[in-house]
Amino acid sequence: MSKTMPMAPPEYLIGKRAVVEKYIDQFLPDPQTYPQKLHEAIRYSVMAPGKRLRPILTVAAFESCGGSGEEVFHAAVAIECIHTYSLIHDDLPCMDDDDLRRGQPTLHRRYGEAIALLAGDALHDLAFKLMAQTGSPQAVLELAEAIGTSGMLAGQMADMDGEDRQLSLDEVTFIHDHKTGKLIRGSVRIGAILAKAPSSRVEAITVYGEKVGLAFQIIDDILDIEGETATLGKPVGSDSKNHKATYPAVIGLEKSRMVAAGLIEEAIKVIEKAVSYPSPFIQIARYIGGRQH
Ligand code: GRG
Repeated sequence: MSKTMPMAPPEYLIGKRAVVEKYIDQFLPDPQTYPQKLHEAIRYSVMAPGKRLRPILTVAAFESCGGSGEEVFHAAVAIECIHTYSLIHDDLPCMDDDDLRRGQPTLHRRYGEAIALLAGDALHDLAFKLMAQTGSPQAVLELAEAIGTSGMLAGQMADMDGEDRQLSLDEVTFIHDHKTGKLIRGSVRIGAILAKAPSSRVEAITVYGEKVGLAFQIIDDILDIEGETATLGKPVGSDSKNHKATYPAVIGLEKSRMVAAGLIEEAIKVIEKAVSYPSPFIQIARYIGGRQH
């Protein structure tokens, strides 16, 4: 199988990204308000050009389950805040010590380590405030479970524990499912829960989230080897520099591509059966499958 083909973001992603970014701007603290420097730092990281895949997945799940109203954007921005907090903290010298993120110097390189730490903390707090404003305790719980010690943090810890030793495929899959997959899974679940979808539909959407979440991270592993820094907006080769467990390191590049492509097709099959308007989910899955950054 050849390298994945470049793919422009589909219509749905372009449209929703603009809407999500309008709400991000609205919900982030005002940079004119004290402490201005911290508020500027928060904006520097969140407003940088991210793909906004997780918040868009939340909106897609909400709309595909018949949801309407603005509360979903509180949830969507909350999820982008959590995602950005995880990027800021992951880039810190005590973690990956990276210099470039979203095509610009990492937050600690631009504002210093102490402010980067506080900005990450502030985004975590803001996320829970926004999620609480949806009026759904279940959504708040979902977010906490997605990112806590049985979610994203478990993945980060397992990733750190696995440095410098050869991991099995099961161990790498655990890391990917938790570090990356749990927030993606939580993003779609929260959208469906806010739309008050029946549990059978929430479960199908969950399976979709798990499959695209794992595919997303496998493709990230591949891009870390084959991608270009200018396109990725972050350095290539950082996984091997940081001795990270990756799919290509365990099963090779070619097989990793096949597994990722298989997961994308499975996710599409699941979602086609589960919702009457699967197009946004299909567009997002195909975009993830063909992404170059
Ligand atoms: C809380 C320290 C801490 C870590 C948690 C999620 C995570 C673990 C760390 C973030 C860094 C990382 C490499 C995560 C893997 C998921 C991933 C590929 C993130 C990048 O997501 P994109 O490509 O980024 O969606 P943009 O910039 O487009 O939003």
